Amino acid sequence: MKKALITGINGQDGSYLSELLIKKNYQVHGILRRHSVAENQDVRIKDLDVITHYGDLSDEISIFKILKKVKPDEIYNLAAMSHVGISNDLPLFTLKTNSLAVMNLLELVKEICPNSKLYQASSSEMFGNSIDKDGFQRLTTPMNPVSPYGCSKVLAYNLVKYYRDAYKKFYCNGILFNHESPRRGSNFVTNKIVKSIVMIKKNKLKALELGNLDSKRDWGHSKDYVRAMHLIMNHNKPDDWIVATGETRSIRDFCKYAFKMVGLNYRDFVKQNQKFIRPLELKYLKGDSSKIRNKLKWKPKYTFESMIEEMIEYWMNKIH
Ligand code: F7E
Repeated sequence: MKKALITGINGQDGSYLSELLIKKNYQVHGILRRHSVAENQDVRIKDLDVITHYGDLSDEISIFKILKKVKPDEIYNLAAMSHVGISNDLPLFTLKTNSLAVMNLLELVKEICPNSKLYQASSSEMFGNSIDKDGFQRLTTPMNPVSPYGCSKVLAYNLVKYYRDAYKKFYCNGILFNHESPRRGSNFVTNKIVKSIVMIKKNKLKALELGNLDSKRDWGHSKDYVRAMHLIMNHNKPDDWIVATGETRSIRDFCKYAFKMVGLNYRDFVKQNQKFIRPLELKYLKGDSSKIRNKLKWKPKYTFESMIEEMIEYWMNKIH
């Protein structure tokens, strides 16, 4: 039985990845951070057959102890301060968690479980506003991050590459473009929009306040993207990969479609609030995922529309 260790197991991706690995007969271990509201600590995984350990990426001792105890075959580093907007308020914490802690993790893995494979959750936010002439971002596109979050992920990305090459390790980067689901935190734009629409429909909210409606994202579904993570870790060589749909929509397009689904017009409810505008905005994302599609035969099953439909259905059943 293969053993996997997932940092950030209680997140959107951590929970879907756990489900996938359990189906594939892995023993799944995960690191849970202490949360002052105990119920929130394991809310996405409490019904899953996983073994959890208290720890924190920024607590070197906890990581040391967990690695010694579990000795995993595969490590998926999904833990992060993952909110781009909030990384402007918590820049140092973002760097400590997303970069320095990765450095520590790489060193500890190298020393304690030298044969473990490692997956690093890298992000399209690393590209900032760089776009190739044909309108895509790919592995060769220059990285010009426009947020503390993006900067932190670039450092971690490079550390993983460095450790792979210097020590001949099976360490990989998956550069994932935005990926959503009903399990997405509701302070990210997609679930914020969908949850608010359902509250408006049920007369619990009057308006939806957003920031920039014109930025564009390449949105996929988290369930499809965790399949990519597993393929990346089980390929015959360690490498870096882009995971994306190659389809770009604006926040406005998202609102239009989601409001229309419940018979409303977004123009009647969406207001702009300066509070949600970022100091610098990443304006446009469109990922070239041809490498993973060709070499690992990955392709997404969800469409933009089926993903939004699933999210609406979830909130319709949840909010009474
Ligand atoms: O923003 C705009 C906002 O916070 C998307 C993370 O998973 O994907 C995610 O980062 C867009 C931005 O995601 C609101 O300005 C407008 O243009 O949902 P988001 P993100 O920043 O793209 C990347 C790949 C990651 O790696 C990250 O970890 O929507 N926007 N109004 C808003 N965004 C938010 N959050 N809230 C608003 O009210």
